[in-house]
Amino acid sequence: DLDLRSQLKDQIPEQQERLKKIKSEYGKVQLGNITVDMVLGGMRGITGLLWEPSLVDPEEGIRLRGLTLPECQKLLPAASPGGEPLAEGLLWLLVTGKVPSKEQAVALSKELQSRSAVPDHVYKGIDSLPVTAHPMTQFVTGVMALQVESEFQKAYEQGMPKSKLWEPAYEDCMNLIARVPAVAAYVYRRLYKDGRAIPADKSLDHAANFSHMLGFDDPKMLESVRLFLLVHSDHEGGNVSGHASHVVASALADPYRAYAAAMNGLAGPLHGLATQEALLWVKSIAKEFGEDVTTEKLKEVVWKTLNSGKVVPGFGHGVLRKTDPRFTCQRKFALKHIPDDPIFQLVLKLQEVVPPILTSLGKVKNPWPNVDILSGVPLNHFGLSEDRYYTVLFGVSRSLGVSAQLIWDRALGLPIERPKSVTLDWLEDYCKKS
Ligand code: NMX
Ligand code: MLT
Repeated sequence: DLDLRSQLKDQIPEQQERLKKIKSEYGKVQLGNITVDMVLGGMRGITGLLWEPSLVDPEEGIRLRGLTLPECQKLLPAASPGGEPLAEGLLWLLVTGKVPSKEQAVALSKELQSRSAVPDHVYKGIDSLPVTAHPMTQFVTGVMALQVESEFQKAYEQGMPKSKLWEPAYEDCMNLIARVPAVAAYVYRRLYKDGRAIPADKSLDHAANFSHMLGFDDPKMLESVRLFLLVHSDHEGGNVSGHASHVVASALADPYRAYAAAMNGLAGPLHGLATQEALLWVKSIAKEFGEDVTTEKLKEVVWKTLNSGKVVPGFGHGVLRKTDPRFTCQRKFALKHIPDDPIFQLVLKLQEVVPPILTSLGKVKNPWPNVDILSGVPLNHFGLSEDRYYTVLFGVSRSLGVSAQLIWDRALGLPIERPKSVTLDWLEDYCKKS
């Protein structure tokens, strides 16, 4: 079957049954103890969310529907033999848990194209902002303007029963995924290319067409964008953007609103803005000290960054306790395609210099590089050098994972999310009594 929606529809009763069974048979099984540290420490270590598209192991890193990134690269259909996976195949995997055939990925590509027309008011909404507005502000404004066409909101208003809400959620998610590349490209062209928008090329796959609308057609750039969309697509449910989308959608707000919430979280420097911050930082080091900067000088730069009260972007993680496999995957790509790129060379040096320094602080739980220190480097190499734009690219990628779960949120009928909060008074009283 070449149709994603019907594959999904077939799976839903079985998954609903699974959830029901887990609830009735194991509902009272404990998943660990909650300590005061966890409550005061950003809920770190509390297992509290259901998220189907991916799972992160602290040591091994991400698996998308059970597949490591190298497995995804090997098994998912590619645009050209041995090349990076098509975003459409990745989306199919994230939604269904099944590796699609090339034909299924191509059919999904056509489906996304048929949904990709962006209404004019979206561009007008973006145009009403000053060009100096951050690219993420312009992008989210565009996303909220897309919301006007929400099928989910319409269906809810018309009284659609809860059991059927996955259908308009699917419509919104597919339309959203299909349309955000054009919105993102519009922001890019408006900011950096005098507003000369480039129309979509329907002969291209999702990632390649995005690159084309940005203004980049070099085949190696297309591969870089495909890889970028893969590595940033999902990182289980507790990260700020995933979690934000999940909680907003749990109130039965439509997928556009949920994704916009995700994007507002992604724009924070401890989360997705780190992509921008990392590239800016590495480029500023190259500019100030040259490409052959010594190890001693690099150590000084890292300490200067720390002593100025900033974090070292692209290092550390809330869950991972080893080098991020997304970093390793990008490193392999860079070694193959841009081995002599000076920024890449500098990142390799930082990979050696930063971890011992972070470790010496005595408080950093993971001193190793994360995805953000390297993911922008290939794109920068092929000409997309505007650092402040990078979080928008991350956002386009994250539309895949967030949407896959938003569909399942409604298909599984997950309830409104509402954890209990307490006050400092309550905590003191409770702890004294226990
Ligand atoms: N540079 C400086 N200090 C750090 C770093 C870092 N890269 N990583 C952690 N720390 C500090 C952290 O700020 C905290 O300090 P304090 O107690 O004074 O507030 C202390 O070490 C303990 O933090 P952890 O428990 O190790 O990390 P946490 O889970 O709180 O935060 C990050 C995780 C990712 C927010 C943190 O490592 C960080 O700020 N990294 C740099 C920004 C970055 O690269 N973010 C991108 C993450 C990936 N993504 O795409 O979203
Ligand atoms: C992500 O990709 O969402 C980040 O690595 C942050 C996280 O997982 O907490």
